[in-house]
Amino acid sequence: MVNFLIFGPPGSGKGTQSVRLAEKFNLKHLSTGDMLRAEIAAGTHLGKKMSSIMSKGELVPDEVVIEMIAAKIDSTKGCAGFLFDGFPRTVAQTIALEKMLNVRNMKIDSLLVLDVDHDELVKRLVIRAELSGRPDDKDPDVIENRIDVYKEKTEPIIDYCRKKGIYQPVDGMGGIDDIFTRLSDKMKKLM
Ligand code: B4P
Repeated sequence: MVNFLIFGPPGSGKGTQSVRLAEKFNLKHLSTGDMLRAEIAAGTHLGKKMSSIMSKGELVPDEVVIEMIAAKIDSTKGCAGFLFDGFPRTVAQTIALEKMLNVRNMKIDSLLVLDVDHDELVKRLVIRAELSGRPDDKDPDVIENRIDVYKEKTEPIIDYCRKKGIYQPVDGMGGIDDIFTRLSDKMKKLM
């Protein structure tokens, strides 16, 4: 099993690229954002609790997403590995994921970080807001808060992974197909 983390600020293209990469490399795509939005759409108790946190652009508690991911890892079979999208988002989540994988004889093989300019991130999320109706895309202040939360709580994961020798920066500017090729080329070398 080969396990990748696709990483970057909100709007960097994580979700967009993950769907295509998972299909190409037979990886199980696990997006905590998608899982949380499914809870909200289903009107579950958890979804109701998480909805207000997400609509402000804040992170949901670590234990909520860690539990979700552990359950998905155990129920997945027949893939070449996992592609974690939007998880981990804190160093604590990263350490929890390492432990989860280690006890199952796996590890994090690579952190693929999409580098995208601030103005381009905002532009993409504003465009998506028109189609998605996502409350966290609609309000410019919430978009800025999500970018600030990324810098404060999520970006430190890069240093953590750099020390482990698994950090792989990828230029996330330009067309979706070009970025897909850049990511695929890096991943091929690790498969
Ligand atoms: P996510 O669902 O992970 O959302 P995101 O950061 O906005 O990125 P996403 O993957 O959806 O967008 P993408 O960049 O592909 O998280 C949402 C919220 O859930 C978080 O704020 C948090 O509250 C909560 N959450 C999730 N995981 C959590 C965790 N582990 N811990 C705590 N809380 C958690 O794409 C954006 C747009 O850009 C799309 O419309 C796309 O079409 C477009 N785009 C992509 N690439 C492009 C390109 N090259 N050119 C032009 N447009 C492009």
